Amino acid sequence: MPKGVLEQTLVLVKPDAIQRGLFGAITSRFEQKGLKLVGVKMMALDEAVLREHYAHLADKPFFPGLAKFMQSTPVIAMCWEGLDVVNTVRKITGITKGREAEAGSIRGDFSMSVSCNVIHASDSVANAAAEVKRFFKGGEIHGYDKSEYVNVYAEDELNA
Ligand code: DAT
Ligand code: MG
Repeated sequence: MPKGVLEQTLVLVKPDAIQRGLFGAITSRFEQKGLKLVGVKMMALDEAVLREHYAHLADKPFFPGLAKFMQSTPVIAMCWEGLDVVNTVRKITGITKGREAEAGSIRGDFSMSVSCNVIHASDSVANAAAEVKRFFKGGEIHGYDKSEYVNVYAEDELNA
């Protein structure tokens, strides 16, 4: 069986979650899963970063509303690390439309809307790498030993 690849991924805690006081509950999900937090900051998003981040949606009629929503409060950007973490975090996040997202997922448990769906999560390894760079400067991503890793992964997974 493949041992897994150590990856980093980007999560944004969106304005609806900030307003509803869900930051702690959302962060707990990732912590409880055994993921390692390597970067976190609160930031206001400008039009330029939103155009880049949502470039795949720039032509959609809902883009202006999406940009306005994402600027309605600062967001909290987090970088999480772990084996195959990009895919794991997408699974924990759930599908875009909150009211149809699987129960147990973050969107499934905390949201009802397509646009107010509490978090963003990178959708591929390539996009995750670009998004972590977009939201964090080099010095804002931290390396450290996570002591609980010996109980999160088997030894052969850790040393792969
Ligand atoms: P995801 O966030 O699940 O990766 P996406 O990349 O297709 O979904 O879209 C990014 C965000 O844009 C999504 O979280 C909410 C918003 N959005 C997508 N489709 C929408 C729609 N039909 N109406 C309103 N907002 C939408
Ligand atoms: Mg997306």
